[in-house]
Amino acid sequence: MKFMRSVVAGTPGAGKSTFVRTLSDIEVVDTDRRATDATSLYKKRTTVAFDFGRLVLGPDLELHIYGTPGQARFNFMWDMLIRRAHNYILLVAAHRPGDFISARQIISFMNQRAQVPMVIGITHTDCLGARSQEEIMMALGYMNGKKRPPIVIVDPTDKASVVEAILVLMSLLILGSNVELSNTP
Ligand SMILES: Nc1nc2c(ncn2[C@@H]2O[C@H](COP(=O)(O)OP(=O)(O)OP(=O)(O)O)[C@@H](O)[C@H]2O)c(=O)[nH]1
Ligand SMILES: [Mg+2]
Repeated sequence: MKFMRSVVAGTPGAGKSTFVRTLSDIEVVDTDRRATDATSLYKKRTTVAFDFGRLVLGPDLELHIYGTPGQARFNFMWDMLIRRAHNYILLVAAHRPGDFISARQIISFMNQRAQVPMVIGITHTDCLGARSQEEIMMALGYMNGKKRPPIVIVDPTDKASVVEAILVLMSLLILGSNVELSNTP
């Protein structure tokens, strides 16, 4: 049996916990608690440790998926999770341009700790004020189209959309990466 460990990172409220819940075929273990700081202005509950879900991909392959907390004060969890990850998806809420700088900082944090394939997932494209894909990529520091990671538009509430995002992530492992999947969970 092989295990693929994927991390869902991103800014507060981008849809990480929802993504894990939608994808998982077991009941998700979450650590959402009542938000008490700035996050509480737009969200009642926030992840304080991580979400864990699982998806059986075949007789010999299981996906273990970990959602990070969005708030940077929990970045010790980002560190623990990314060091064990085979790849990650970074979710960015298209309608919160004020968070794009934090998303850029998360990418830099992750890249300093793990050289693993990543995909950018743009969420909340249905919301008022959603910015274009191009504007978001520029804000994340990807000026040159050629050096950009793959981008997917994701609706974390929709199973087909979440599966598509994971397939893009998995295809990076198949295409030329030297990341080895794990024999233990
Ligand atoms: N309209 C819309 N709502 C979304 C989308 N993605 C997520 N949501 C909603 O956004 C809210 C926040 O989602 P969560 O999954 O809790 O976000 P999170 O990234 O885990 O948040 P933190 O743990 O606080 O960082 C939920 O009510 C989701 O249903 C989207 O693409 N469109
Ligand atoms: Mg969460």
